[in-house]
Amino acid sequence: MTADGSGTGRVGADPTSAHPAWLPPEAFRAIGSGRTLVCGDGMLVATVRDEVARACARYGGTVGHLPGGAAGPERTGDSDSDGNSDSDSDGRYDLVFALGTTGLLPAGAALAAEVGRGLGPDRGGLGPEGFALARRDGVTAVLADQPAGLLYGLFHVVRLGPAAFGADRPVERHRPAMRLRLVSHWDNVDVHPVMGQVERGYAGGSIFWCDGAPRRDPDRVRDYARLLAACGMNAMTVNNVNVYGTATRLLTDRLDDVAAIADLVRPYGIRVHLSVNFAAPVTLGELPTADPLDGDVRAWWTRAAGRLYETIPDFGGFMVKADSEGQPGPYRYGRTHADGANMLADALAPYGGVVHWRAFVYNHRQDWRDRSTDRARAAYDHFTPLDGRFRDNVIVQVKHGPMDFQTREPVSPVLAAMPGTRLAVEVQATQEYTGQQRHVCYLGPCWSEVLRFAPWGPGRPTVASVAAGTAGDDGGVAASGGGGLVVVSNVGDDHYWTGHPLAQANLYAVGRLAWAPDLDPLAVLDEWIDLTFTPSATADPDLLRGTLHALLDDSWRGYERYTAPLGVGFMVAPGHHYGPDVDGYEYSRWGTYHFADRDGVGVDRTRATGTGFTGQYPQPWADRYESLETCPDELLLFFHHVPYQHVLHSGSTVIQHIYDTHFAGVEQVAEMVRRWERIGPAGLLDPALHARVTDRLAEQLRCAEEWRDKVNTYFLRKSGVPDAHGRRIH
Ligand code: GCV
Repeated sequence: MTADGSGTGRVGADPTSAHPAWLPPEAFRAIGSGRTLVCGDGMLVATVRDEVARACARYGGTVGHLPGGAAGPERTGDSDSDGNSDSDSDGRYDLVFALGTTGLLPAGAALAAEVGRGLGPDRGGLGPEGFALARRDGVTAVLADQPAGLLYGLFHVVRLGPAAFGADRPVERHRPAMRLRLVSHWDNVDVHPVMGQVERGYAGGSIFWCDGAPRRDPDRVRDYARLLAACGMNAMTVNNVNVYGTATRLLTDRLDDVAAIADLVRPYGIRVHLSVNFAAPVTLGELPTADPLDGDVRAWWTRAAGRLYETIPDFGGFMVKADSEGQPGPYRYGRTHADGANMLADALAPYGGVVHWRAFVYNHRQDWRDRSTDRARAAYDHFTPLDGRFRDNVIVQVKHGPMDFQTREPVSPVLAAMPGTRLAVEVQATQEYTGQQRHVCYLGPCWSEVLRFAPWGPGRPTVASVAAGTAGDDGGVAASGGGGLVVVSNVGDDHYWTGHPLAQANLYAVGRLAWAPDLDPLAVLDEWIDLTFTPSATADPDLLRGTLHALLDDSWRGYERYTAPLGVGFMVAPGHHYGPDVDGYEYSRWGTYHFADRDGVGVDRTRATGTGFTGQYPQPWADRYESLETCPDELLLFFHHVPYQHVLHSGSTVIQHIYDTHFAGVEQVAEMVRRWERIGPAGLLDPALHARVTDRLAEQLRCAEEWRDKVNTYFLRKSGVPDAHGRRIH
């Protein structure tokens, strides 16, 4: 998107620039039409001013600026935007952004001063990114202690739209639940022979790298940072966790490439982190070992960190995939993950950097004949013995489920088992296993379930509070600040950012949920619809909003219906992971089996007769998952091997459930196609966007039918049990 933006996505979108996503100019109409005063100094305050000025240039409002400590407001903006000369001549403002002390505010900003006083000496605990907002007597005031708070306050006002300038609003305080809200890019610097430029990327190339070199598309990167800030994210890694080739050198002689990205995203409060190769001292040819207890190795990392902070003073830290899927790690030297992570943490500590150390460690060379090894157990078995042994600036990053971002998994028990460690939850926006951005699959409800899950039972702390560091005795050390939320990016250089235009909703939702995990994911979706498509500015707001909700609201569960049943997972085609292959991983080395035979299906993970995985959960879940009577239907086959005629809580048998859901899932997609077709002629959307979604829906329907037919046929042939409704199964 250029500074000017490219419209709401309706007629006239500029095909050469990126889609504005949730920040079309229309979303700034309310701000841009009024009189705004921005008080304070610094880079992020300047960003707020620039954003408002840009909106004013478009919609005729004005923006004044009161630098910290200066005597009075100075008019800014070009002559057009200030064309309405009466707008602030009475000294009144519609909107005031004020930072820190408020004693010097002009009369028109009295509300801001009052809110500031009302917040009290600790200012209501706004923290480094929080803000307070109030509206009275025609003035909306946004106050923050630090510039980042004003930036988030600005985007809050954008979300509110006209409502920010309507009825009075009592003082509201907003601060993020999670301190660290990081987007992890699996972008390769060199093109990987199998994985390409972006590993598991479904939206074109990387916005950062192209064929071993930086892409140097500053507008794109800046726009991206802006979108991230607007949904609440504050950090990102710029390269894949599988680090090889040129990417290893981002730490050393290619550091300037990282610094260039950091410069572009800094004005939006985004800090850059780097994925590093644990064996970098060896792979770069500088040392014979990467042993984390070796003095030379430690000195090497200390020097690397020093160089990094000299070049990028606000550098965030390292992300490490160690001893995982072939990546090097401390095991090679007989050391623990704590040894490895702490070495890097020590190098970063003087500068305030953190290490995101991934817990995705398992045996990826398993023998399928060996029924005793259970991949689901691995992260817990490797990491929980190390609880309390990681430095304060180490964050152990845990995938939300024990396997690998399947459509349905239980929450990882590691998240409830390391109270002495900062833990981050990792989720995947890139739709590796959820339709690869060819299928509509809104993941907000899935992530919301994860974040709201209470591992110690109802009324006790949630996963969100573990990640936020506020779980207390049960789940974490409050003082540590938790580890936050990490999301694997779904973004590429595609015009719509995410390939499927509706997949933008996932990136938006993850930021909002990291900021406020209690938000209703469907309300978040509604926000996204409002911002992205501004239904109120169209001829038929209800049709537009209704259609988008009809496609997206239940799309995750819809995807679940026509793919792997009842939490069993991994029925995707091996390698690329798109489309069905029921036995594709059944006899492989990856530890991902469903064990279907003529009598039944599912993995026995009970303590009584199976792998004992249920024992990794605290009560009440250890027993609830253990027992067939209490195990939730949707996870039945994750925890139990049952006969096809086993009766679910729903009253259906397992086999009939498989048939029914697969027919229903396809019917759901067919209805989505119909709804989308119907909206086409109404002219409520950019035709190009409509056409892109139409194409993808056609593929989703084709693929859903393939899933239905392969899964149903497979289980009919295995079980010999016919469909109770006599539908066609091949
Ligand atoms: C980046 C899964 C994916 C891999 C990915 C890995 C990980 O296994 O298929 O592509 O590697 O997860 O999270 O590290």
